[in-house]
Amino acid sequence: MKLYICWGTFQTPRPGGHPCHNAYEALKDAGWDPELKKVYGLGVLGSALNPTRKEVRELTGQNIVPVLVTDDGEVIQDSKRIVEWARANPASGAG
Ligand SMILES: N[C@@H](CCC(=O)N[C@@H](CS)C(=O)NCC(=O)O)C(=O)O
Repeated sequence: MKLYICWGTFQTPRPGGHPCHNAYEALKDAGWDPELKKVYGLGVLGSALNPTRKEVRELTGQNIVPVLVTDDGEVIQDSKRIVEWARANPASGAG
């Protein structure tokens, strides 16, 4: 399982919290231990200025993270959808 994130899983004062943090915490709470793939960059600068987000674009056609790739190869983009998935799919033996 891979979780593509921006610069880290730290929390931020942004309303609703830092999306990468929220996604990571939900996966951990569900018993998962995703491999973290930091992609850095700044999506708004566009693809040309975001070479480090190439894998994210290949997976989703866009630059925004977080993006989850499950062990079954399912690609889930958007922190809210990742949190939903984690709650609906606890790791075996979790919780
Ligand atoms: N609604 C999205 C927002 C995600 C978001 O803002 N991601 C940031 C990183 S935390 C990002 O990639 N922003 C684009 C950028 O770097 O400009 C979600 O909740 O996943």
